[in-house]
Amino acid sequence: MENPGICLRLVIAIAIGQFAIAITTTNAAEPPTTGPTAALVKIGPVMGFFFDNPSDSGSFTATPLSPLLFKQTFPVINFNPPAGTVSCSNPISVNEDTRPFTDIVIRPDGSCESRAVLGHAGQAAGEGDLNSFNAVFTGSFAIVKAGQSTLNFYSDDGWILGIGGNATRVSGLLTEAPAANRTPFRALPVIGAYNVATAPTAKTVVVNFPAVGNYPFEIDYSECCGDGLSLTLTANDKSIEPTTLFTTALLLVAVAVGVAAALSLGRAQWQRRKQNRSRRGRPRSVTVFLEVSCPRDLLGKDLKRQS
Ligand SMILES: [Ca+2]
Ligand SMILES: [Ca+2]
Repeated sequence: MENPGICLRLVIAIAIGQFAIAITTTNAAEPPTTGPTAALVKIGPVMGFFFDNPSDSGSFTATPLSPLLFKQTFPVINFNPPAGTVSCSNPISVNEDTRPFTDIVIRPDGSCESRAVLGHAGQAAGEGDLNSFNAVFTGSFAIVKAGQSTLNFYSDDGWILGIGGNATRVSGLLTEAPAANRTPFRALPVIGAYNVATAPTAKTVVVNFPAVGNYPFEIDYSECCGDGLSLTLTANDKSIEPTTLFTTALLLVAVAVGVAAALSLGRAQWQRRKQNRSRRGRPRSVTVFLEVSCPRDLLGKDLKRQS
């Protein structure tokens, strides 16, 4: 686009419009929340890496040097949820007392799909030689509205949560957290932990997400000792929905707004410097200060998809 000013104004206008629509729509669907502004959390594809748990430890013991048994991608972290915590239009035969380890995915029509963790050498996670195991789950939280969020864990047995991107821990347990306060695989700051053998139990961690954007996470999980088998994660006591193309577009717009604001501020500062030079009578130089290229990918592809 030839005129950068028009381009910037267009980006901002589209962004504000998109956010107004998104926030209005989302707020209409959200129940009132208490306390600080609740961040709206979605979750990107989750990659799961599975390891042996040779010492049958309730605490997570795998390291980057441990032999990887297999990996598998999941839409959400909702493994063996306790009865009554997931609203499915169809009956599901999975809970914290069943095996194998099975992700319960809520479809758009309200029915649920059970996805057993494939396992290793013909054995599913939670069965046979993999009766005990360790797993590392990595991915990103997509924050479409900044603020604090209560992350609700339900587990048997231990877990560690690390989040990057300047997310900070507000409150919650740090039971048997790693000594370095970093997750063992992605070295993310530890935000919460209940890294012990336990009966199926619910724990919460309150996290502050300072801005809209993607926040990488690592969740380390250990299943031991037989009995219960479960790992679920919700936010503000609601299921965390998988990210969509619309979520991705919103985050791109947020980045565009930030860039536009920074460029606008830089231009104002340059104009002030230019005025000061003129007052001092210094020779004026020809300077190309602002070379704005319209974010064609954003305007030409992602936002057009929304229209
Ligand atoms: Ca247990
Ligand atoms: Ca167990």
